[in-house]
Amino acid sequence: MLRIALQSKGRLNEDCLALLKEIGVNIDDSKRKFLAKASNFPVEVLFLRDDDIPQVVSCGTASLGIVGLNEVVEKDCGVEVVERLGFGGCSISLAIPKSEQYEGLQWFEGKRIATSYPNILRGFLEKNGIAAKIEVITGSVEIAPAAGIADAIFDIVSSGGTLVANGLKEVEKVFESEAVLISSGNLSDDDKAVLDEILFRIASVKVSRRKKYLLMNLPESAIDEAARILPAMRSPTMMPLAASGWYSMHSVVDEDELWSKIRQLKAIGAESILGENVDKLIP
Ligand code: PRT
Ligand code: ZN
Repeated sequence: MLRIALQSKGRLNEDCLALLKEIGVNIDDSKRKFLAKASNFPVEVLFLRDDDIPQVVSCGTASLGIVGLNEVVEKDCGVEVVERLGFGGCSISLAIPKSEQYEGLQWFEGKRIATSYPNILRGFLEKNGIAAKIEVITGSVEIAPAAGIADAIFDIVSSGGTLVANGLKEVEKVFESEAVLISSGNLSDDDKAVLDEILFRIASVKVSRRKKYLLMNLPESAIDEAARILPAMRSPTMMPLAASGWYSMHSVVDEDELWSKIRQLKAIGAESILGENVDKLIP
């Protein structure tokens, strides 16, 4: 049974459970247990605070974990990032009072910076030859400048609303984070096989997120041109309609190209175009 550590509550919890559901792993978390077994897959979930996940994976208590890349880099405990998951996106940034003039990193020389990410900050300051004092604060870092505890902060920024509400402005994005799947890098053969299956399923979910399934009616004369516009994976499906001279075409398109393709298909006589989300796509 492969054990995977997830955040018990907080920002990543729901997206993690939604991802497991999308890849067909059913976890009953309704009882809010510390450890929950999947009903249909050889996996059990250990629910923890996100801060503890890198270490629990590194020491092998869980074989896998899902956590923000920011926590993985901060804890630096030798886990392997196996896959970026595309949710929980945020920047880890330096921010200063909005009234301050900012002309570059030299602004931070000799200043006090409040953060919950001292290791990442220390590395960044050292790399850039800036000597600043790091004030470690857990929680509500954004109030530190107004409270007189620090001159600046180094914290997670998503919409930027928290900075604005606290009279701060983002001046340096130090790195971009997102939720990642991590592993101890030391899995048993059984766990490796389960991980391979999980990665295969995640890949198909990721591909399907960017795709739309398109159905439309086409005059027979437009079939060749329509197949050129929408080549699909091998070729589009064409099925004759009951009305002679007309076909139903089924195909898959990248979401980014959806509207330009629809415009081209309309121009060659396509009618009744229907677009649907793709749930799974296995190439
Ligand atoms: O209880 P536990 O220790 O498990 O959770 P936590 O409170 O330490 O973390 P949590 O649930 O807040 O965040 C978990 C992970 O989500 C983080 O480690 C990031 O990888 C990711 N994430 C994505 C974020 C945000 N977006 C985010 N906006 N984590 C925190 N925030 C905070 C940010 O610090 C700011 O104070 O939300 C606030 C609002 O951000 P704005 O810019 O949208 O206003
Ligand atoms: Zn935490």
